[in-house]
Amino acid sequence: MKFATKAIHAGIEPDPGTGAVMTPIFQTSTYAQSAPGVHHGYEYARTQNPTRSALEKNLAALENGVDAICFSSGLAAQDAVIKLLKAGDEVLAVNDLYGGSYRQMVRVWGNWGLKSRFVDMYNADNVAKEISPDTKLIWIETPTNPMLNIVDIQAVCAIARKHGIITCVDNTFASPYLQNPLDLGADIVLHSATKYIGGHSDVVHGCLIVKDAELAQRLHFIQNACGAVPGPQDCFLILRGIKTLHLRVQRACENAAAVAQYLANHPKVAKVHWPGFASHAGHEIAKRQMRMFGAMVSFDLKDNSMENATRVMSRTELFTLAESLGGVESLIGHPASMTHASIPREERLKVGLTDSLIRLSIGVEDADDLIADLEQAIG
Ligand code: P1T
Repeated sequence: MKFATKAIHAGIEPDPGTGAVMTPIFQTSTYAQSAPGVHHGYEYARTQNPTRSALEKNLAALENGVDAICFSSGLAAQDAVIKLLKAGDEVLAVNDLYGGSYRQMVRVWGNWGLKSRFVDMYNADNVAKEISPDTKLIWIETPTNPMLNIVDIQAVCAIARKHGIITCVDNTFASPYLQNPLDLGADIVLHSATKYIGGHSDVVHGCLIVKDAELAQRLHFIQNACGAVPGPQDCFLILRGIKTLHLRVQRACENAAAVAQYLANHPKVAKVHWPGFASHAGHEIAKRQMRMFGAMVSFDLKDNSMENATRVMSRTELFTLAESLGGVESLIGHPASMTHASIPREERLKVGLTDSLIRLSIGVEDADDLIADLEQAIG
């Protein structure tokens, strides 16, 4: 089955009890048993819920995995992956990533004996040099948030496999429509489904997808034992969002290409970060591992004072100034004070995340209107 067909049909069957075509919201915490242990496969809703099961089957199909494990947020999904490790183990993570991912590794798991190091992965050979005997997990995010750098998933996962190290790819910025890391050798794919997968900025949700049944069992154990599960209403909203995932992402990518080109030609813009440009350092890798170049764009103005960046971010009318991304509506954000404030400034500057960097999440509106809005805001 091809992607668009899977988005609509994988894991979705009419409800056997009623014939309901759309997966019902099973708003129940528990299930009747006719005798102890005699039931329909569902005992207690932290462990299993039919709405969540349908979503997990669908997500597994979208990422070409064998199973998916759903969580109450993207960061809860990350938390479950790190619980595969033990004190003294090390995570080698890409040095440009969502601020909340960094914060959890350093400020929460650091207290429990996890070591995390953030390294340049844009040249895969550098990863081989950075691996230590304690490295047990390699954490890739690509394209990265917010600099839109590209990591060669296949090359890094091949190095990890040689050393027996688990790889997890945060595929949030690409979405499963653009990129499928399991096919490129990754062990685990993570999504903040809050973003493109949900697609409507109305639900917080996370998921992991794996291709190994035993790893799936370990993660389902953590899901049930630790309990950061999503409710059935949230799973329903994610299932509903997925039905148009391919259409939304395709349109958003086309819009992003037009906006990125417009910004690159603007006399007041210094630098535009978007992997679709032939001049982008990761362009050839992106062409190989992604279907399109994504709908996230970040840029610096020539007058890169905070006053000027603030002026632009406050003046947009269609682009809403807000955290998050991947919804149908376009958003504008300021990583240094919003999504990446928890990363120390010196670390941010090392990867080019300036105090005045502006990040855009391009939605599915008309590209001409988005460009006109930026035109009046940049002035
Ligand atoms: O917000 P949550 O569903 O917990 O997902 C966290 C997360 C994980 N990975 C990536 C790449 C992310 O971008 C995020 C969340 N990011 C934002 C809220 C943001 O505006 O960048």
